[in-house]
Amino acid sequence: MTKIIKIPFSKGGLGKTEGCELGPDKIVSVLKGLGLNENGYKAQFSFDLVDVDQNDIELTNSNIFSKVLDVVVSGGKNILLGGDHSITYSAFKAVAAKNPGCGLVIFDAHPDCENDFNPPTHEDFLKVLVNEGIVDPSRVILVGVRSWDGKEKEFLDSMKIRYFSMKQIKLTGVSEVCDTVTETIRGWNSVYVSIDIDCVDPAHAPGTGYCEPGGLSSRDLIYFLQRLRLLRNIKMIDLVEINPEKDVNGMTVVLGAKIVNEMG
Ligand SMILES: [Mn+2]
Repeated sequence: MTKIIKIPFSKGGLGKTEGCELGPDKIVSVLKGLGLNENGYKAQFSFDLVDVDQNDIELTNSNIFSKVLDVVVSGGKNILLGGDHSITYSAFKAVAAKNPGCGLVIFDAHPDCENDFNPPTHEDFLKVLVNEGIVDPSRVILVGVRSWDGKEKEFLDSMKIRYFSMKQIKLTGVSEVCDTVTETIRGWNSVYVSIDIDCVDPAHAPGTGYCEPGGLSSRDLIYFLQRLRLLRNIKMIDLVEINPEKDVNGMTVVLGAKIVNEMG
């Protein structure tokens, strides 16, 4: 049984993520209608919800922290459904509180190291996690990066944060990059996997705030995740930034539901 925790918060995205609060319910309603996953079995899910207050990010962050902490203490397989990417800040903090030295693998078109706002927005959660010493930068891997600015690249380089840009992924090949990532994280005690749907090309996943051309195909991402789910040290997975209001034919929501079904 995999527990799905819905976190329908969309006010951590500087006004650009309104609509993401609709993601969790839409994804769950599609998920309930799905059949067997590609592994050939019917994944079983239970559902839980974090109380969010769209007008109070501090309160929402503290609710995310305590719910995720409870869930981590109870163990089992858990998937968090956002919401915008700011939710990863408190969720990771809770997982790391119980799993010191927890690593972080992020699928994202952007490094999310823009500013140093506190509480962090969806554009800076990674920078704040690093600056506050909550995550060790040598235990962060970014996959799918293709849109960044100078100060973000400087931050990644100065912190020696590993990243696989889309250019590198194309040159090296998805399966080879996946080999490198799995070989690296296999040695970590615990891992948190964060999936920003904008890692996927907007041709496959248009329902998100920032459409960045030249991304992973939906199959590339599913391939990656099907391999990662075999690792026993993955403590938490989140899926964020799916915006049903910006979707086309519901295809991004359906992709989100498929991702959850494959990880279940
Ligand atoms: Mn992001």
